[in-house]
Amino acid sequence: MSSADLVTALYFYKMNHSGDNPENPDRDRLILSKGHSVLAQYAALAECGYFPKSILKTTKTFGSILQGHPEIRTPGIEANTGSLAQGLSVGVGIALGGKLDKRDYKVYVILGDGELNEGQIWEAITAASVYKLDNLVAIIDRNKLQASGPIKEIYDMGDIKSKFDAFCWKTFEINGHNMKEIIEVLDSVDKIKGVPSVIIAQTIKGKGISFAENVTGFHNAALTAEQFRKANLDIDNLEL
Ligand SMILES: Cc1ncc(C[n+]2csc(CCOP(=O)(O)OP(=O)(O)O)c2C)c(N)n1
Repeated sequence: MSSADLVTALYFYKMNHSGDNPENPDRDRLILSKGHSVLAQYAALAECGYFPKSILKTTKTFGSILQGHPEIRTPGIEANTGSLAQGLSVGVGIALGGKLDKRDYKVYVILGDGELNEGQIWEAITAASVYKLDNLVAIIDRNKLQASGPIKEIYDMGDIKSKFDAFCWKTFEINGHNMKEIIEVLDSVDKIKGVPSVIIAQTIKGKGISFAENVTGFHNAALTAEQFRKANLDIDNLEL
């Protein structure tokens, strides 16, 4: 839920892509490094025609192409992720490949703020600036919680923006649930040359479901039938 608006803006506004031609070498790529949020991506990919909406119901069942974390056998998925920290490195590789092949696609990588704790992330951040990957955009889903509690109590890295500044990235900060802000910042990063960009998006875990917002327990929880009914009511009443 915290990434849903970001994913929506990417697939339905910003990215050059098509469900009819998922292998187009010039397509923009989205890598969901926080792969556990893949349900948001599956919903968007189905809506864009990468696979029939009817198979969404098979998600996380044996034999389905829609598993609990992204896998490249699923049309529209660019990288296997879920082991946190690896997605940005894959993004660096694909962005560097784009430069070498003289293609002008962009690579977007969505990261969790807890995920930034991982050392591999900082290797990728360094590599992206060394190779001047202005075709790479990291988007941080800054929901301030991770799997087992608040970031502040578990491993607080402090000011994320100043860290990316120090690694020579162009930094942006937005409200990750304000569609106007999301769209404007995605257009702004197109103008950045010579350095990678990062968008720090302030978000709310469980956004849109009143009883789940900012509740760690809903990081990975199946809703009861009653909670599901209430969640749908909340979503129907969301102000867009
Ligand atoms: C390498 C690795 N270690 C641990 C996990 C287990 N894990 C899954 S989600 C998660 C929390 C991630 O927090 P954050 O990046 O903030 O994601 P969000 O809160 O946005 O879901 C953890 C530790 C994992 N998937 N990969």
